[in-house]
Amino acid sequence: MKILHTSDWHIGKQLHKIDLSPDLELFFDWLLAKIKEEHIDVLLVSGDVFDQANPSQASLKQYYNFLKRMIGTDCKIIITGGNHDSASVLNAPKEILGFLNIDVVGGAPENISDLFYNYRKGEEQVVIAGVPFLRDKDIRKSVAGESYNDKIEQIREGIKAYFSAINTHYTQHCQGLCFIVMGHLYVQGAHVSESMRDIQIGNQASVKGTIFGEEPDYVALGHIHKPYAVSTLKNVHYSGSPVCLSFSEKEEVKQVNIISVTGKHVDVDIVPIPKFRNLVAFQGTLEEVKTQLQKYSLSSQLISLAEIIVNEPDENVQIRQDLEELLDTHDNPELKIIKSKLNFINKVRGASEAFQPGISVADVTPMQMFEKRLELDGHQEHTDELKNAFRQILEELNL
Ligand SMILES: [Mn+2]
Repeated sequence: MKILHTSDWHIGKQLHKIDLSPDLELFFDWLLAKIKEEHIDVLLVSGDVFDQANPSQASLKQYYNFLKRMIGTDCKIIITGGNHDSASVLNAPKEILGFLNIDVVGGAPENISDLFYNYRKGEEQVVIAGVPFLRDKDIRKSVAGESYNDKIEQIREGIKAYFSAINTHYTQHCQGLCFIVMGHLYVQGAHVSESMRDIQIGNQASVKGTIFGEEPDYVALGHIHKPYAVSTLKNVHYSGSPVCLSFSEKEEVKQVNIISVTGKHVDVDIVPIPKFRNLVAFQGTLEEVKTQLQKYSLSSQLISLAEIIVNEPDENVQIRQDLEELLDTHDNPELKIIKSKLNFINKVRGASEAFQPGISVADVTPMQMFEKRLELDGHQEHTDELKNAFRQILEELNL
């Protein structure tokens, strides 16, 4: 029996207002061809099917269109909810999808037995626990007055207890059969990228790879966008997202994992996904960036998207205008600039007088600099209000 593991499709995701649905559509074409070519029996999607809890009509259409194309392939599907998904949105068509060999676990069910699926093909049989993203209410009873650290510790313990209950259920009811556990969570050691905005169970409540125990023959994880093997010995894997969802993922080779099951033996095959679009970053002085842009010649199926970071030594109005002009006039059918940043290394004029010699401007926070300015200007009244107003500006600019 052959099982294909993928996750983090994030249907509906935009990258700086660029719609990434064409990227996913090309992935879906490739995935369907792969499923047919490799005679895949079960497709696992480990959470974050949609980017938003309330997906747009276009996103829902893309999802159902893919599911429709799967009908008739003989491949069963199991889809679990991630932290980006709404359990009820995923679960709404659960009953009807069940008739089409598509099983959905949007959120943690009341009974653990409801997330167990048993698939059979000839002599082969596999048990899959479709564990979705576990929300606070699924794993923890909140107590008034608890500290942040207590809460994190309870979440960690709750996750551990949940997966241990999954193993107990397996041991009691299906022992001896090949056992695959799905999950959508942050396991320590995994890499985090820019596009993972939701850190509800992020750094703070990461769990160890050992919480899955000895029972599973393969653990199919989602949540981290970079493909990653938590443990090759225990077959604990993140498949990663199929397309690049942020500039920090631009160097990654995306993949799906194909698991071949014989009895209780599993073989894991990493299958790279072709790159349909290049994400590129250009960095340097304005002149250097211009040269890099002119030299760019890599082409991909979809237009390349660029991030430019201009670093100039001194504040200069001309540079600002030249950059604006570059952004307005840049016209390359192979490359679109979607993000730009201009940094002046010696940002504040007169800063050298404000601090002791030897302190670099880079080591001073904007707030400290503002306070110094107030001091030098001899402001004594309303300083708290001025500082609060400045703090508000910094927050709005995300600085
Ligand atoms: Mn996620």
